[in-house]
Formats: sequence, C-alpha cells, structure tokens
Amino acid sequence: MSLESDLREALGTAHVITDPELTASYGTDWTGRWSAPARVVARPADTAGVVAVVRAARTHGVPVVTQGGNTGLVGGSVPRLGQDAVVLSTTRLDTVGDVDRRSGQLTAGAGATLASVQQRARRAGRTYGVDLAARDSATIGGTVATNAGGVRVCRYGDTRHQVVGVEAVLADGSVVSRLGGPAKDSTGYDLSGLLVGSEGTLGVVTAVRLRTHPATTQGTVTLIGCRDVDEALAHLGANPNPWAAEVMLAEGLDLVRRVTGLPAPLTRNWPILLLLETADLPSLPDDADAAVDPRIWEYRERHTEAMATLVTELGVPHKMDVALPPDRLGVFLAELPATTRPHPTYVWGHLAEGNLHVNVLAATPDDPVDEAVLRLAASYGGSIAAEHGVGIAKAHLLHLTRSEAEIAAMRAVKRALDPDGLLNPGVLLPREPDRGGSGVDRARRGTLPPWTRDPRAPG
Ligand code: FAD
Ligand code: 2HG
Ligand code: ZN
Repeated sequence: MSLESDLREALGTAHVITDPELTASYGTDWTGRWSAPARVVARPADTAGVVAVVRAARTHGVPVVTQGGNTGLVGGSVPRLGQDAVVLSTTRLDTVGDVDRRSGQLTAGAGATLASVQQRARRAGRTYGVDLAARDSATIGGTVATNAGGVRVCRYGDTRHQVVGVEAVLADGSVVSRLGGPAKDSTGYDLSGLLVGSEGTLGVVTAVRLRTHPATTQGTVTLIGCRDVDEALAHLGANPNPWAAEVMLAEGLDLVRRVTGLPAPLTRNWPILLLLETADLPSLPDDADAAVDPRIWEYRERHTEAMATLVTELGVPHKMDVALPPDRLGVFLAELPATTRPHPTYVWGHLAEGNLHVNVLAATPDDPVDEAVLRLAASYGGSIAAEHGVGIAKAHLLHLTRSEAEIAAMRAVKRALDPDGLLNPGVLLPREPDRGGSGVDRARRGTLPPWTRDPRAPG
C-alpha cells in the first residue's frame, strides 16, 4: 500500500489532502520566503491519529514536517525542496480543558490556538503568560516547539516557564506523556523540557499541561520618545518590573502608520520609541515626550503585519531575531546600518530582554547579510535565535553561539530519539559533516535517507 492509502485508512479520506491546489498553502511559510510542495497533508484529530501518521511515514521512509498555525518565521514549518514530505497538521488537535481550580493549570491540545488558551484562562479569572501578535493562528504546540517569547516575557517568562508537562509522539511511534501527576516530581530526565524548543525535530507534541497566573487589571501603557536606546534603557531602569517593555525605531513606526493610517503618536518624531506597560503610572522625567493610551499597543503589534502588507513593494523581508546584553544594544544598533547596507533595514523588539527583530529588505535568497547580522550579534555576546527558533534559516550558523561540544550533544540527542532523521530533517541542526563523508556523500551511497540529500547536489 502507498503512504497515501495508509494515511486514508487511518484518518479517513477527508483528512488526507493530496490535491496540489489544496496542499500549496501548507508548503509556504508565513513570510513567503520558504516554499516547497508537500507530498501529502495529514490532519489527525487525536494522539492515536498522530501515531498512525508517524508510523506510516516511517514505514514508507517519508519525512514528517509538523505544522501548527504556520506562523513561524524561520522556515521550520514547511517542507524543504526535494523532501517530498508529509506535512502533519495539528490544527484538529484543538481541545482546551478547563482550568483546574487548585493548581491553576489547564491541558490544551497542540493545535489549540494561543488565543483560545488565553480565553479559557481569562474565563476562569486567570491569565496565560504568553502573548504575541499571531495569537489567533499560532498554536500551543507551535509555541512550545519554538519556545515562543512575545510581549509578556519580562512578566511571566517565555513559553518554557509556562509548561508543566508535554505529551508527544516520538519518531518510533511511541507516546511519552506528562500531563498530570504531583506538583513535585524530579524522576529522571526532563523529557517535556527537552521537547520545548525542539522545533519538531524530536517528537510531535500532541498536548501540553500549562500553568496560568492570577488575572490582573489593565496596566498603564505609555509611549515614550527617546533619543537613543540607552535613554530607553534608562527609563526601563527607573521602572523596574514592567509588565511589558517594547521598542520601536522611527522607520518601522512610519511603515506601520502608512499601512494602518494611525496618527503620529507623539508631538515630535523620535529615533526610538519605548512602549512601557506598568502597574501604575510610570516614573518619568518632567520633560519626557510621552503619551498614555492602551491603543498604543497597535503601533508595536502591527510591525510584522505592515511588512507583510507591503511585500510586493518592499520584497520578502529577511528576519533576524537576535538578543544582546543590554550594554551592547547601543553599539549593535550603531553598527547595524553598515552591516546591512545597501538594504533597507527595520528594527523593533522586546527591550526588556534585549531582543531585537532585524528585518532586512531587498536581500537575495542566500544573501550574506543574514550571516553578517547574526555574526555581529554573536560578536557582542548575543543570541542568534532569541525567540523564533533556528529553523532552516539559521541551522548552518548554530556554531556562532553554540560550541562544538554543545552541537555534538544536540546531535546525540537527535540520533537517540530519531535515528533515521524522520522528523523535520534540515531544521535546527546543520547537515551532518562526517561519519563517513558528508551527508550528501552518504545519501549518494544509500546510507542516508534520500531526503537528507541536498536537492542542489548533482545526481
Ligand atoms: P508553526 O509555524 O506551524 O511551526 C513552528 C515550528 O514548530 C516548526 O518547526 C514546526 O515543525 C514546529 N511545530 C509546530 N507544531 C508542533 C507540534 N505540535 N509538535 C512539534 N513541533 C511542532 N514569535 C515569538 O516568539 N514572539 C513574538 O512576539 C512573535 N510574534 C509574531 C507575530 C506575527 C504577526 C507572526 C506572524 C509571528 C510571530 N511570532 C512570534 C512567530 C510565531 O508566531 C511563533 O514562532 C509561534 O510559536 C509559531 O506557532 P505555530 O503554531 O504557527 O507554529
Ligand atoms: C514581534 O515581536 C515578532 O513583532 C515578529 O516576534 C518579529 O516579524 C518579526 O521580525
Ligand atoms: Zn518578537
């Protein structure tokens, strides 16, 4: 039997899509930068269905690319060229359980949207600690797989801090599950923790146990004009423990205003704007140019959307997601224009974590500008993948901030859990350099699954 017939038998015909017109959207990422056809899209509705998909793919030697809301920004949720992969869409695993009154926890299916989990928590008088602009499409499984950050990290931590336990299907079809149990349990390796941030390379997350936090009232949202990033950091220093601290640069603000028609938010134009959300009125100098209004969030949240709206005019942005130690933000921003020249560059981000989103326009697909920006961040002790993950965008640059020993340990984990490289090959880890020649050489000799071959390599 073919893979497709096996999948139809397990999931029913309606949930196995092969029509290229219908599979096309599953093969292109949110940015439009990465695109390759899916051989087939499988849409299981429960854990047993996910097991069936993984087992069938394994039997037929076809790689599995897990996809949630497909809002990822590093190319990890779509197949790679030449892979002929099955896209395992989790969107039907969308149940959200009630908040347990005693523990404040809830269990959500991997395909539940972030917004639906936030809503369920809110209905119980609680708050889910992760929030980001793609909340209506991004799934809980996707946020766990990427260890998503967002705009509430300074208050509640990133996704990792919300996860109590994970249920997942491993590459051999076995199920590991930690969705309940006592509050204290230090029995052995933290498999749930390992799956957080694993980007679909170690297992398919099917459900997650999440903690929620006591609900709080609306904070005060203030936009403050700053001469430079150090001034923004000084305001942050004067307002410790903010509920959010976001940064925008003038060019990005202009773009957002062009797309949205929003008015100028302050009386003057400033090179840097700080959005501060605080429990009470913030502490600011008397001469600060500032505005207080909850709608100020729109200026910040609509940056990514604005770039996407203008994509035909501006081109597909190359998105770099870096983090710098606070005292290096100034020098990084000062050196960035020379690093990305002649490409127009837009920057915004999460100031509290030193996380800057650098969007570079008019770069060619393999433009060295990506590497130059990431090298600059690494040279100042920064991160090259602060919150979006590594994906395929940065797998080849892992060595910039991870040692040989760390990469070897990551490979060992991958080999132990997925020895045939079935799950999301090409994502997160660079191609295997040795063990009997390059990955391409070994694929030619038939010692590697065919999808690990570089599609550009001669036959
Ligand atoms: P997908 O895009 O479908 O997948 C992302 C990765 O996770 C892929 O590698 C995929 O294989 C893997 N994956 C997905 N589901 C599973 C699963 N169930 N099991 C195993 N692996 C899985 N990110 C932030 O961190 N902070 C932000 O502030 C932020 N803002 C954004 C704003 C916009 C407008 C957009 C478009 C994106 C934004 N993102 C942000 C990026 C994105 O929303 C997050 O990375 C999100 O976590 C992806 O969720 P998803 O369900 O769309 O995952
Ligand atoms: C944000 O914080 C998101 O706006 C998206 O993480 C960043 O589009 C981007 O580069
Ligand atoms: Zn972000």
